[in-house]
Amino acid sequence: MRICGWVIRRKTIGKIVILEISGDTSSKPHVIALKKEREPELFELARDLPVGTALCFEGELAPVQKSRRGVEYIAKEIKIYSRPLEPLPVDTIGKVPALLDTRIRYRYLLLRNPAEKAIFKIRESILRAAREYFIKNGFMEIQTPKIVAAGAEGGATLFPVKYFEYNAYLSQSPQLYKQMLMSSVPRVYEITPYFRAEKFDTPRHLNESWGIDAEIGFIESEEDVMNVLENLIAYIVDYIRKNNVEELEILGVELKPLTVPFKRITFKEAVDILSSEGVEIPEGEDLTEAAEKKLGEIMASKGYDIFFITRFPWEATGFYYMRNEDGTTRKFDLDYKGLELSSGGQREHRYEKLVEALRDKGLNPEGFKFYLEAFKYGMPPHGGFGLGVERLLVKLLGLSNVREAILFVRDRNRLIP
Ligand code: AMO
Repeated sequence: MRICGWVIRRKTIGKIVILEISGDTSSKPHVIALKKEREPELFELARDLPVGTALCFEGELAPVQKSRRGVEYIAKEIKIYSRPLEPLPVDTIGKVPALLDTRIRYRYLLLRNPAEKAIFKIRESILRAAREYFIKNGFMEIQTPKIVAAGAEGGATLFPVKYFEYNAYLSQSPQLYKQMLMSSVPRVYEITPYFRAEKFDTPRHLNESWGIDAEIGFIESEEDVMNVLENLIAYIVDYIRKNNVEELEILGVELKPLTVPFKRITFKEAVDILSSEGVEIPEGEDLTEAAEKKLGEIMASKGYDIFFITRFPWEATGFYYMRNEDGTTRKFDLDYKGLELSSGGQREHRYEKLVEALRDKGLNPEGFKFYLEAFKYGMPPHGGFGLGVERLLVKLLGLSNVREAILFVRDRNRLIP
């Protein structure tokens, strides 16, 4: 068996050199012990091999597994491919913890550390599980443009792009396009970046983040959408529990299965719960981050880590959510331990009402003509959601910052690496 990777630790105990190698066949390191008496040449070679060396070895699984840290092999041959030019700027076994800033700067190198790699193996599982769930449930995967002429999530967070002689933007969300497709394909999903020019520097915001977006046609109400979302998340959790046993162990995370349906409370109930704890939300305003956190704590104390907040007030939503008679909308949020993971809802599919909604939000329907057109030819009632990948990963693994959950960070202060 040929195994390749990088030396992350070298230890000499008398006449034995132990190498720990981070490779790609398992999250745990590969461990080879080289004995002076058994393999004198390899022992000599390994004795002064610096941490960071890229190598491959021919070997087989050791019949007796003594190492608690990794999988042990007996090596027959070692081939060195590249030695580091200088000592590594970070500790790739994670004994010396790095500051978040350093972790972000040297993420490409720190992925040799089993714990850092485990986070991203689980991120990969989230996306794999989502695809699997959507395929099983008859959704079609779509890709929509990331250079757009109009945004759906408010003008303040659009990144302008010069597009030949036109003014364009980076896409904040596939919102408009996934809705347009409801006029022909009633179940779609997209795994997509969101570009948002949010200026704040918080543990929950990135300027380039990733979302799992879905849109479903012929629905009766937003309940149908919530149903897909809660089942998707429960499916993702089950998938990780099944497929990432090693990674969860490395991270020391005990991931519990989620039971559907998730708890639902209305926005008004949320406001009342907060008010009874002395947190007042002015009428027509959205929950602040602090209020959301507080609500998360109160709900967790009642046994609900994850819950929906439904029927948001019209003033606190995008133009595309359907309005109820009472001034509320069919928009919901999904919160997990005080953090919003997802927003969604039933949309306005009636042409006239949609034009009215754009005007009510102070937007010019002319700028949305291409989108509005799709509502003229038999648009069914529909709804969908956007689920934040980094935020989901943060909550599942108990991380503290979305910057820990994306390989290369784009935020207010980072455009490299
Ligand atoms: P929303 O704006 O709530 O809804 O975005 C959906 C989810 O995406 C994640 N998210 C972010 N994560 C990190 N940094 C950001 N700057 C960021 N912005 C969003 C959050 C959020 O809940 N079009 C609607 C969805 C829909 O109705 O289908 C939308 O974009 O987890």
